[in-house]
Amino acid sequence: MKFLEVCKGKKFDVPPVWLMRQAGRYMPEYRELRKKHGMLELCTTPELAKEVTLMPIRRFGFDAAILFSDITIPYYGLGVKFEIKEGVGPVVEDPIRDLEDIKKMDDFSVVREIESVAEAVKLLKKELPVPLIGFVGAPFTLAAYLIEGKPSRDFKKTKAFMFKNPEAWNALMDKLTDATIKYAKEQIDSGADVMQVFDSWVGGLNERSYKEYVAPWMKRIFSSIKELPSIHFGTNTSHLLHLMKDVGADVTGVDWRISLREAYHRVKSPIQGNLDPAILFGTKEVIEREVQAIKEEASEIGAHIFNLGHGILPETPIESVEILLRAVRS
Ligand code: 1CP
Repeated sequence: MKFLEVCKGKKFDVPPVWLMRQAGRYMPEYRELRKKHGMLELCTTPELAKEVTLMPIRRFGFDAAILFSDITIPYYGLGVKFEIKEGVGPVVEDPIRDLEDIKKMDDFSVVREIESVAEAVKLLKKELPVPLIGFVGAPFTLAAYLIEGKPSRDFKKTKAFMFKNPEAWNALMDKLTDATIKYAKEQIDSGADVMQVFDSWVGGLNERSYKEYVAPWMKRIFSSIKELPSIHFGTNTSHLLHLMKDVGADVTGVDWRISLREAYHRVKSPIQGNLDPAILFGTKEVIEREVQAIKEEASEIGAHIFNLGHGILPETPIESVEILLRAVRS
């Protein structure tokens, strides 16, 4: 299928297209289901996770499905208590402060919630007409929620922890890397076709910090999931793209802050992206013009998967997604 071929470096005039967070709150059928079920309940009930994953495929016919889940799910396997707070995001009950707290965490095991994700993947594989993208959060981004205790914009506590306690940081990254690989394997063994690794917040680091505090663990992850194509995504990463490329994914996801041309120059391998999600609040003419601009840039570079530069925003009009799809495929 086209999507899988692009992951391996083949170029098409009309790129395959899917959108990050394509199953979610901008869809009325999702909001309807969410009235009856909590977010984490949706993620850990195989039938429901399957239904939500299928919603955008049925409505729009994207070229790939992404498993409906959340990057926090492996916390269950580590015995970390957390919730997803309405209008906030992941909130951790006892944020990590030191090495003792890390030692108190369980080693990752396949608990019921993890099994239910594997089961959702198996159910999906029986019904899906397109490839299924499994996903995991990268250790830095997972560590950020564990240390901050909640979403953050500057990651002050995370960086302080990293720079002050290198021994504890290494122990935490080891633990989260082990969990990430085992959790990815559950999805792979159940039939996922592609693995996307979200390091959403790593762009807050500079090159030296990325090399020292993140890259070694990312290499371990990508070398452990070689059995299927991988996509590596982060935001605000223009200055890190060449280093991210080196840790071993097949495709690099880029946000909208950099042109595809420049991003390609830095990675020289398949690229996913990168329409600004806010463009979907614009007029039909603006959406068409911006999609066309990305297609023109893509025509000058190697393999390309059309996507947004970050998740679709909850207030996005359904019609905008239809306009985007028609423009990409025309
Ligand atoms: O009530 C709700 O519906 C909660 C909103 C929500 C949703 C729909 C959350 C809480 N997670 C999700 C699903 C989700 N999470 C998906 C769905 C699959 C799809 O793409 O269709 C995916 C891929 C994720 C992954 C995820 N969760 C990331 C990485 C992707 C990204 O956007 O950068 C991150 C950083 C999270 C944490 C998280 N979970 C939820 C929220 C609101 C957040 C972000 C909080 C923050 O700003 O730090």
